Amino acid sequence: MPAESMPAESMVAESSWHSATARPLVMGVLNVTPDSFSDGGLYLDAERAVAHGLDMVRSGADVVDVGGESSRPGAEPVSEREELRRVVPVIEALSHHVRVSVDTVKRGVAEAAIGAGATLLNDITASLWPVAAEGGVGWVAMHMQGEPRTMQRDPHYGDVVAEVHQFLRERAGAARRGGVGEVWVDPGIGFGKTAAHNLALLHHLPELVDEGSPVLVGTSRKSFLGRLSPGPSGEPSGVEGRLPGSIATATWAMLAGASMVRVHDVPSARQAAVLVGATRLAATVAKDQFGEGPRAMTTTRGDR
Ligand code: HH2
Repeated sequence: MPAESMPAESMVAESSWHSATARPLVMGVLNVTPDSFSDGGLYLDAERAVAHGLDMVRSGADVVDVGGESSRPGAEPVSEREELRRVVPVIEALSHHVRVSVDTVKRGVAEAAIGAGATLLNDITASLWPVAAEGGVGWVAMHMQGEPRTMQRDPHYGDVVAEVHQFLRERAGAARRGGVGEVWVDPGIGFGKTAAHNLALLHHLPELVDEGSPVLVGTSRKSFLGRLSPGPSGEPSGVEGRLPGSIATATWAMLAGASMVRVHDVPSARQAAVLVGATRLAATVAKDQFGEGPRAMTTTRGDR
């Protein structure tokens, strides 16, 4: 295939200079719950959940994040037995096809998920690192103020950016000292935060990236997107109307240096991630593949 008509994705994938950090990764959300804020009830049945997970893999998800308990504001807790029933068969099936993370706050569920094939522990409480150390898997430390049932009632901080970054720095350090080899940090967009707090954390993301741990960011379909971009009637947009804001903020996060974005809409996020990676490497692509400067990347006639 002539280089200039090669899709950016192939250029990234086929080139020798490609590295794991060239393109940010995409984590697809799979909620096996009746009450998650955006996809609750859609994948409660294990067969449907696995089918959706495989769909996300075909669309380019690098990781599928399986959760059996909603953490939306006001959500009611689920028993460990019920959560295990929801997630374990789905993880067993998907882990043969893709890297699976488990989104849980329960030690027993985390351990069973690792036994079923999960290799990343997505921990919104940032406290389960000993389970990750014992299981030899990666760990995501997410920041949350309070707990899901009440966290959005009155979130307050002196300096949200400094406090969140310091919390993540401390937890990441403790996990590393405790033997976790792969530690991710996540500012926890929407977890005990106002729209202003979320925006401040996104704005200052490069400082979190500079701390050295790979950064994961999840803005997908969250309510602050709808409140900041109301429709013509002035009403905040609903979950289904938040795709543009989800991709805009995911792209912002990737450009700021996030190594992975957590999303419901994998195909759109994958395209954004590929383009961020290709654009970041444009000069290298041009030099290595075309033996020329970046101008060699310009489109050919008739190809916009
Ligand atoms: N957001 C949600 C759940 N888990 N984990 C990380 N690391 N970062 C996030 O931003 C994050 C998360 C909330 O989204 P969702 O899973 O779609 O909703 P629910 O909690 O209602 O199942």
